[in-house]
Amino acid sequence: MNTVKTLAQFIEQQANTTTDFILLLNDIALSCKQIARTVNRGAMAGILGSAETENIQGETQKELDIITNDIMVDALNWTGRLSGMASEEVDDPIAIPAEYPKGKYLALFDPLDGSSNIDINLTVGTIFSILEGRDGQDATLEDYLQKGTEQVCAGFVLYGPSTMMILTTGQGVNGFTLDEDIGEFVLTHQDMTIPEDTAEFSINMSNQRFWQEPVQRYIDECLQGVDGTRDKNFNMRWVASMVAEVYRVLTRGGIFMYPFDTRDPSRPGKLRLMYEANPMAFIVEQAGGVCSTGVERMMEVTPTDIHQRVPVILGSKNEVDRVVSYHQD
Ligand code: P6P
Repeated sequence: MNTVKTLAQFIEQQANTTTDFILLLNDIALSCKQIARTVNRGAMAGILGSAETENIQGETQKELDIITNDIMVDALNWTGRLSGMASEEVDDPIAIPAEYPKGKYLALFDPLDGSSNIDINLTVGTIFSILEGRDGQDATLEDYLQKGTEQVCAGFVLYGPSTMMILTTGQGVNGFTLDEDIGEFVLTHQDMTIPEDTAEFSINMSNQRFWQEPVQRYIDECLQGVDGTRDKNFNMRWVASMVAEVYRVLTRGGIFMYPFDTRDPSRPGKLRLMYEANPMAFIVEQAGGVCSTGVERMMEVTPTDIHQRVPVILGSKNEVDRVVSYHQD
C-alpha cells in the first residue's frame, strides 16, 4: 500500500529529533504554506512591485520581501521554540518579544530568495538555517555567529510549478511536495544525491570581467568544450534564483557559482553566508556534493556578521574540486 508520509511523520522517525524540534519545523512549514499562497496570488493580491524601501544590503525591497518576512516572524516568535531570529530583510537580529516564552533554537532565514523574479513569475523560495541558541534566554549577537558545521537543520522551500521543501537534519537530504488537497508536505524525493560529475554550469556571465583568474580559467575551459582541455561540451543555466539552481543541482547535478567579485573587495560575493550559503552548503554536502568559497569549505567559514557575503561555488563534487584546485594553483 502506498502510504503517504508527511513531513512531521518523517522527521519524527529520524533519530535524535526532539518534540520541540518537530514542532519548530512544523511552524516553519506552516509559514511557508502561507507564503506559497501569498506568492501564488501575486498580482491578484496587489502585492507585486517595489516597497520603495531598502534592506541592509542596500537592495530595494519588494512588497513581498516584507510581507513574507512578517509571515515568518509572526509564525515563529510566540511559539517558545526560539531564542531569537535573523532575517535578510531585517538589519538587526529579531528578539523574541518579552511577553512570549523563549526556547533553545535560532532561526535564520531569507524569507523570499530570488524576489527579483516575482514580477516575471519565475520560481522563488524561502531558505532557512537552524542553530542552537541560549535555551530559555534572549540570544546575543555572538550566539548567531556560528560556523555552518553547527547547523542542526537546513532547508529551502521552492514556490514553483509545485511547492516543495528540501530538508536536511544531517541524515541525508529529502524532498517534500505540498499536497494542497490535504495541506501537508509529503515525502516525494527520498535520499537526494548529487552526481559527482556534470556538464552543466550556472553563473551570471555578465560579471565575467570581475572574476578572479581561477574562475575565468574554469569557465573558459567549459566554453571551449570538446575543442579544449575538458574534451566535452558544457551547457549553461542561469535562473537568477538560488533555490531553483540548487534544486536543479540536487536533481541532475551541476555547478553553481556566484564567485568573488573584484568590483568591491568589501563585498567578496553577492550571496550571504548565514542564511543562504551555509544552509545550502549543509544540504549540498549531505547530498554528496561540495560547497566552497573557492579557498575554504563553506561550513568552516568563521562568521563575523549576520549579513556577511561570501563567494559561493557549489555542486557536483568533481567539478567543485576542480575549481578549488585552480584556486590553489
Ligand atoms: P544576479 C537573488 O537575488 C539572489 O540572491 C540569488 O537567489 C541568485 O542566485 C542571485 O541573487 C542572482 O544574482 O546578479 O544574477 O541577479
